[in-house]
Amino acid sequence: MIPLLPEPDLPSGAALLAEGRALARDWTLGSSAFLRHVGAASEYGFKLAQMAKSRVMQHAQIGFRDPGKSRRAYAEIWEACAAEGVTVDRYGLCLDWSMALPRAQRSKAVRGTGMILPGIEDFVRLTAAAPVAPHFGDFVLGFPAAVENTQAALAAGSTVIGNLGQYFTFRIPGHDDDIEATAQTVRALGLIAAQPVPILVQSNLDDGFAAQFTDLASCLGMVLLERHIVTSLIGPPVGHCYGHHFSDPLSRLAFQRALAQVGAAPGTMIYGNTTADRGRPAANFASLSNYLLVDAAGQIGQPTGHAINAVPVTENERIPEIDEVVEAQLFAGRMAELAPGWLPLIDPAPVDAMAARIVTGGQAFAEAALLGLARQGIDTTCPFQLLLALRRMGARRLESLFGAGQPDPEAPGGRLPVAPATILSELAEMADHALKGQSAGPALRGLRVMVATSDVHEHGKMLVEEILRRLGVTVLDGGVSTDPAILAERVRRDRPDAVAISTYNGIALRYFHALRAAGVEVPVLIGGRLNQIPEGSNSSLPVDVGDDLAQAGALVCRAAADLAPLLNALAAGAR
Ligand code: B12
Repeated sequence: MIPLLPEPDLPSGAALLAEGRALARDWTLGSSAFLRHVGAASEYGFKLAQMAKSRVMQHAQIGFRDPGKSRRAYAEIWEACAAEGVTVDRYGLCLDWSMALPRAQRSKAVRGTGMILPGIEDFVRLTAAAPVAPHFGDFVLGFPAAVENTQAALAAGSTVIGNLGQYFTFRIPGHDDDIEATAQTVRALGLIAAQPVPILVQSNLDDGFAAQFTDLASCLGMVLLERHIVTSLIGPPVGHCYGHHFSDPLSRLAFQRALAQVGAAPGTMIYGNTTADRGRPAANFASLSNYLLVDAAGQIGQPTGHAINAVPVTENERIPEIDEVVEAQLFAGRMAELAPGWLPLIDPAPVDAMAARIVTGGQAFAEAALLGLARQGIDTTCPFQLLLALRRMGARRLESLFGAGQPDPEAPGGRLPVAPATILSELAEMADHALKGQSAGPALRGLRVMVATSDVHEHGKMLVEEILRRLGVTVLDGGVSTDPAILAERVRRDRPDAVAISTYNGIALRYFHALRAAGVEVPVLIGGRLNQIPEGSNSSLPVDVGDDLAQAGALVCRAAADLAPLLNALAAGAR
């Protein structure tokens, strides 16, 4: 077996934590409009008080490229909702990809579509704009700039800092040094632990391994493992977020109950079930009600301190505008008012039965993982070693080795899940839909297509692979978050007939040009979110680059149903 941590001189977790703690002499929690407004010492304490009252809290996600627009959003969303009697308790602040790198390196970094806050004063000005709890959850912990961004978040009065989920799965193009990212993260955790009030360390499970696990018990297992690392080994409380991929109301509520049972509270927020948003706004309103109702009911019945998060119905098309965030929050406020009327209709038996399976399975996963890692020589009392070993193992290996279900070579996760995640069945349905009425020409049989993603979003890749397999095409794995130069190397090595890219981070055109520049000459099919913020622009919204891609020679795919006709045409052309 290849060792997980073969490097001879890895830093020690204890030394890194001590370095982080020492920084607290100069970096302590700054003033906060929110904490003054609610009269609390930290959001952790505030959440506990709201849980005691079974009050449903509300979370909104914001982060426009232009810091001025983000500040305006911070103030206007709160004001507009307050005027209608709805309280927005917290904002999740979406930093840009490039913010993951230290200030000195940021100008050369690949930019996504998120918010860029150049200096500490920009963090401070943002959170002072309204009495709403700031949650710096994206691109802080887990990246090379973890310490720098934690310092800025603390200075801006943020008492919830994350996102440990991203540590496990997100990649910054051109920055593959996982030792440095881990060391910075552990230092930042030391700084957090040394603060005078509890700072909740946030982890979005769906940003992490939950998007890849096939069993919800494995997701709960990660909650327990992260709590072991953050709270038992280091000290601060950890608060989890879940929800993007929890599409079925029963498992959504059962997971919330499972968190309550293992004392994983207060949590941060329950993310909107964004993967259910596929259609036009009118259809997305149905998804919005579907998850908000069950989330609000869960918090009223058995509070876990998670704020509910209404994702605007336009989010699958583009980054939502300020007034759309307001609309979504007002919708959520009304839903929380209506939820108590539904409580008597919820049959607790199936929810409790699934929650029990998730808890037992999650505990078994966490115990097996700690034991298994210790057997491989990992010091499970060292946060540095444990974090890095888990990251290097990855979701699929962790689940197949330590998952709670019975081993089954036919099952996608290598085991029969005790509480199945819904993403696989959703992708299978999407593949059925994409292939409806389509036929595979016989010429497709010999075709070899390499499939890759430019970033962490991998469902498009999984879907394309599923469709290709059903069409009888040979699938070659080009990887997830694959830099163009690396993909080009893989193309040279495996010589596919075509490459299929799924891309979402607002870099579609740049990525395609980089692929061509790196020498990829075979046809390139490209789908996902084909947009980009124009170079040099400080505007907030990305623009569609489909036409530019087509002009540059890419085969633009607006839907998975485009795949078969394009490949049939390629195969016909090759003959
Ligand atoms: C799930 C999701 C995630 C998951 C991804 C989990 C995973 N392992 O895959 C998580 C939570 C991790 C995530 C993270 C982020 N996300 Co996200 N995410 C989504 C979401 C909800 C769904 C995307 C998806 O997987 N859909 C499933 C696929 C199968 O369906 P589809 O997208 O409709 O694709 C169709 C076609 O396009 C086609 N297709 C797709 N690819 C290809 C390729 C080929 C070759 C072909 C033929 C067809 C094809 O197939 C589908 C059926 O027709 C979208 C919003 C939405 N509802 O669409 C945002 C979204 C893509 N995310 C977004 C952002 C900004 C992020 C983050 C940067 C947020 C942050 N600050 O942390 C990070 C990414 C960080 C990083 N390092 O890359 C933005 C992108 C913005 C933009 N470009 O304009 C979106 C649009 C949300 C938004 N409006 O803000 N995300």
